[in-house]
Amino acid sequence: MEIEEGLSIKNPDILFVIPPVLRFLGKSSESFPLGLGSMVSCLKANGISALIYNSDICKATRRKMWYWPARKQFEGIHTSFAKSWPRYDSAVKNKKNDGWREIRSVLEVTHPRIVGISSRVVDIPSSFALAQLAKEILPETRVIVGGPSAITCSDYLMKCRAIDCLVLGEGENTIVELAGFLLGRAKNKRLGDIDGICYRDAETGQTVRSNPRSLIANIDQIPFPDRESMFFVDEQQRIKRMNAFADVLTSRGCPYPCMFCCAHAAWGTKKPRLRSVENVIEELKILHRHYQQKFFIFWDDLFTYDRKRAIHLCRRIIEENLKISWLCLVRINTLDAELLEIMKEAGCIEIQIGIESGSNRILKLIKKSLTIEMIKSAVPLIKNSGIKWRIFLMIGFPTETEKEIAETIGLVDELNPDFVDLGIFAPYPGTPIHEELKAQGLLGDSFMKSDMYNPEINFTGTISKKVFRKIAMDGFALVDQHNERAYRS
Ligand code: B12
Ligand code: SF4
Repeated sequence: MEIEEGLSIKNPDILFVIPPVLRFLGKSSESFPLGLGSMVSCLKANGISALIYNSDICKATRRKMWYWPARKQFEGIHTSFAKSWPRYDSAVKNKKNDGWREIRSVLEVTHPRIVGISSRVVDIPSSFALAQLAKEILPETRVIVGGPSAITCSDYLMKCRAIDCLVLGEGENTIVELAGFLLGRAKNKRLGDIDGICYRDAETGQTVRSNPRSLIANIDQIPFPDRESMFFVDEQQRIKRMNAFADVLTSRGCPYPCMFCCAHAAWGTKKPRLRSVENVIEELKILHRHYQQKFFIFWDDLFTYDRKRAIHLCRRIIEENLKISWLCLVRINTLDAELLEIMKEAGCIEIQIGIESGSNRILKLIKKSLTIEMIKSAVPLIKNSGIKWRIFLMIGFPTETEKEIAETIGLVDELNPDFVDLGIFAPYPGTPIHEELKAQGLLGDSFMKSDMYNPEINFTGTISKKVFRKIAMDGFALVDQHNERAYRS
């Protein structure tokens, strides 16, 4: 494999890597990793060079794009994910496959002094293999890991000897100090003086956590993500990314108590922190005018958390005549006709809503703070708005029965939203349900095999493995057909 010439990608102080996961499932992800982008901006401001490499952007699977709602390229994503999931483990182990060959070349050519792996829980097996490969090719390189798995599975990650250090939670301030230290630029400082990390004590070999890092109170102070820092293995990858959407985050955090969600564990707080409207507008203008981006995804946990601010932001998008289209994640209880109307006028083409279950008992159990009656009564409001809507449903919660799952799947036809995303409950570490299952002795390392499309995962305790697998696969097929109809219409 040859890496595109003409890019100055040699010898960065840090190479951030998104480990290969989706490409092993036959998918490609064009997302720009915002957290890595803002850390690059902070590092550069401190004279430390950094690059981002997303190993999940791959050309082999061009026709099966993961997550591109505005285009009509849709191929039964649930069923195909469910079928390809078993391939993940063997692909991670097969060092001769395309993914690992590409990563090996990238490490050899870039030759970074630090490799920074961004890791979610499903990424852990791949992150381990990547850390080991980095140490094998570049023995002097320091390997650090950040992202949701670092803060929620620290002890487990530190079992991998190829990982030197973890960054726990919000990374912008920590990485600047940590990189400075690892590059030998922070004289008179000890590793343990850096807040918000986990490392192995040099003498005892024990895993040690430093003091927690305070969160950045005013997130307007975080520089915009450095979108130029992502490099591409070839021109095709670059074009794919450039033609994709622009990812933006206008807030961090969500105050709701949903038992299965790791938003609180990942951010270390329930308190949302919001960027000012003008700060967001400035970034949108740059993305629209400088990068010609027309389609945006606001990845906020809850875009409509502050109704007044959401309306203000929409007004400003209209005033600036940005002519963009976008989608965002909302909760059904935060919507009203006036808000939806201005969102539509400002370019909102899709709202994504976590409904989760068709059973009031399950909604209560998972502390969704919604009832099925509230959900159903909001449907006319959404349908009248003219904005497309996607709902997230989940099955397989502990104690859930076949009847309750049927009530959830029944919502596909009953609510008839434009798109449905059906997932299987996965007990992510750091979530209240994970803690409950652990206390009951029902977990072990099984969280590692948890993925929302893996039909082998079954924590119901009420339904046999075989029956649950069939229910899940039938559910996946049903929502795939539903979505396909919507995409074709
Ligand atoms: C956008 C998004 C995606 C995008 C793209 C992700 C990307 N590459 O950026 C897509 C759609 C591809 C995606 C896919 C999935 N996602 Co997602 N995603 C998100 C979302 C909504 C926003 C991510 C983001 O931009 N956050 C904002 C930035 C600023 O935060 P950040 O990325 O965490 O980075 C900060 C710190 O974590 C840290 N950090 C992160 N990486 C590193 C690395 C180093 C070296 C250092 C030092 C620091 C560091 O510093 C950063 C700056 O402060 C989050 C929810 C959330 N609020 O984060 C879920 C979330 C990360 N996703 C989640 C999940 C479960 C998935 C899927 C597994 C779902 C699935 N089954 O398909 C897949 C994973 C497949 C894969 N491996 O890619 C979970 C993770 C749960 C967990 N504990 O692992 C989250 C937290 C949602 C949730 N509330 O449950 N996702
Ligand atoms: S599921 Fe959504 S509403 Fe619930 S805590 Fe997570 S981000 Fe917030």
